[in-house]
Amino acid sequence: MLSDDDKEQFRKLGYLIKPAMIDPDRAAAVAEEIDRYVEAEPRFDGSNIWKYDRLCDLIVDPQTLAITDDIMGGEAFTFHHCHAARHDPGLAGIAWHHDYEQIPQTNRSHTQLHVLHYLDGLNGTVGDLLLLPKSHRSVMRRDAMAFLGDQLVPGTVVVNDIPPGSVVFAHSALVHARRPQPGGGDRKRYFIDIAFMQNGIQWPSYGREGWRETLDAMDRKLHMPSRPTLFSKDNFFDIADGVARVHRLPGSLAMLLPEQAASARPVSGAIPIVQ
Ligand SMILES: O=C(O)CCC(=O)C(=O)O
Ligand SMILES: [Fe+2]
Repeated sequence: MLSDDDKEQFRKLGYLIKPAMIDPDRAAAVAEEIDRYVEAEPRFDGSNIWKYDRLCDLIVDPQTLAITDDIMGGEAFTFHHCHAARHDPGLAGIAWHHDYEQIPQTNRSHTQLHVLHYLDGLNGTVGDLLLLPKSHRSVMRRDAMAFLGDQLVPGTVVVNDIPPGSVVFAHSALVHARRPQPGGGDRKRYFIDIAFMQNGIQWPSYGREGWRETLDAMDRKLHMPSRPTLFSKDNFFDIADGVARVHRLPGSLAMLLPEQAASARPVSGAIPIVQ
C-alpha cells in the first residue's frame, strides 16, 4: 500500500500525510455524526465509540489498516482509542507534546501510531498542526517540550494547507502542537484521532474507566477474523495502576523532571498528560 519512499519517510521523519484520502461523501457522513454528538454528548471521550457507526468505519477502513500494516512492518497491532471533535474558531492551542503511551518513558522499541483525520482539511483559519520531524526517535516525557508553547522551533513542519479528507499518519512519539488561528474561514475543523499499538509488549490502556468494556464492545461489533487481536484487551495493562506504581519512584526514567503546578501542565486532547 505504501511506496518504499513513503515507508522511508515515516521511518525517518515520523509522519506521512495522505491528502484527500477520505472521499467527500464519506467525510460528510462522518462529520454529520460528529455534529450529532457535539449536541447530544458534548463530553464525548471515546468510551462509547462503538455507538458511532461512521467513526467505527474509519477505524477499520481497509486503506487505513493496510497503511498501518506497512508502518508496523507487517506486525499485528491493536486499537487503543478513538477521539473525535469539532473544533470551532477560538479553539485553544496545545503546546508541543507527544502522545506515546509508556510508563515511564524509556524506549521506542515498538511502534505506536496516531491516525489523524482532518475531515474538512486545514487552511490556516481554525488551528494549524505543527510537527517536529525526527523527534519520534527521542525518549522524553510527553510534556518535555511544553515550555516552548507553540513557538516554531527549527525544523518545524507547519500543516495548514491540506484538502478535505486528508489523513496524517504520525508516530505517536512525534512531537507536535496545535497553533491556534483566529477563524474567519468557512471550513470547520473536524478532527479525529485513532491510535494503534504494535503487538509484542504490554501498553498502558486508554485512560478511561471502562476501557475493557469499550474494547469488548468494539470486538463484538467489528471483529475481523483476519485481525483477531485488533480489539484485544491482552496487550494492555491498566494505565492508572502503571502510573501509581512508578510515580515519584527514584530511578524512574523520565518521571522525575522538575514538578510543574497541575494548572501549568498541558492536556493532550482529552487525555491528561501523566507521563
Ligand atoms: O488538533 C490537532 O490538530 C492535534 C491535537 C492533538 O495533538 C491532540 O489532541 O493530542
Ligand atoms: Fe497530540
